[in-house]
Amino acid sequence: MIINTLINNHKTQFDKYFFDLLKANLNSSILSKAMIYGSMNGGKRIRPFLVSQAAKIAKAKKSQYLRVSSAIEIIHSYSLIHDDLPSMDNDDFRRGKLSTHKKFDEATAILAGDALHDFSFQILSSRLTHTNPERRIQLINYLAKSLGHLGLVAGQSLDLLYENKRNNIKKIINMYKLKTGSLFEFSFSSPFILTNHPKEIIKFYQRYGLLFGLIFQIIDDLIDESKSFKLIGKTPGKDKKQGKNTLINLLGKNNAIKFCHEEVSAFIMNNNYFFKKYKILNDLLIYCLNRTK
Ligand code: GRG
Repeated sequence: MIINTLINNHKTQFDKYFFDLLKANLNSSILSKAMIYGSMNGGKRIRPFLVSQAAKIAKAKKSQYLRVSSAIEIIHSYSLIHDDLPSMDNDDFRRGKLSTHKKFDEATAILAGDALHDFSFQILSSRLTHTNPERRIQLINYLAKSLGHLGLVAGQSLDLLYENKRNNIKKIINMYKLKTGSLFEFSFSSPFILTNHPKEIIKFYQRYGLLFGLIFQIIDDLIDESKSFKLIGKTPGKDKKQGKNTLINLLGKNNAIKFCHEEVSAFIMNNNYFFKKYKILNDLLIYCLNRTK
């Protein structure tokens, strides 16, 4: 089955599980409504999909990895709500609908993002995620590191600081790895933590997830520049207007694509053992290189 079909099938199943989890834990307050609005508004659920694919290899339990997927998607939703705020990327639309601060108001959107962030850790820390507290602490510690001053937030900070400044490839790649790669790294390696795999195995899947996230972000920039509102669901071409430091702006479209292909080929060559054993690892990277939304 082609990856796009797998992603769509997974999304239907995941959305049901995810909505039930949100409904069971949230209430009828405006804050809860904004939290649900910002997380149930039509994302691709690519990170939970990657968790499910890694979980197949790791042989993780569905009841456990679905909670990890949910924690990740809750964080992703928080990051998008905050990313759309006027002081960040300032977009009135997300996934073709009003962004959370436009649907509600700015203060509610900030608080909904904050509360989602906390809710994610509430999900992970529950016994339902893993009966062994050591595994839970390991996941919580790793997710916290992936998000804060060493991860997502650090990347977002650099993204804003780099606006309208000339930068080199190395710095942009580092910023992409932080703002987008960190969460992909966590997504792909967390099932191996759930199942207590050896460190070297976890390390490989961390590097795989990080590479996936880097390529995902570069292709995202390309999509932002070349596609319509209808397809991307937010204001297109904003990176250029806001003076964003993207790899596309620095290298040009063709060289940026060439860079992605070279990175993927080198990674596959250097990790042949895993790619020979699990064909899906190859298929997922090819999907990432060729995706159009
Ligand atoms: C603490 C203020 C504060 C902010 C949190 C905003 C932020 C830090 C980080 C944002 C980082 C960010 C928005 C990265 C972009 C990642 C990305 C490529 C998003 C699009 O992901 P998709 O395509 O989206 O998976 P869907 O809509 O399908 O879920």
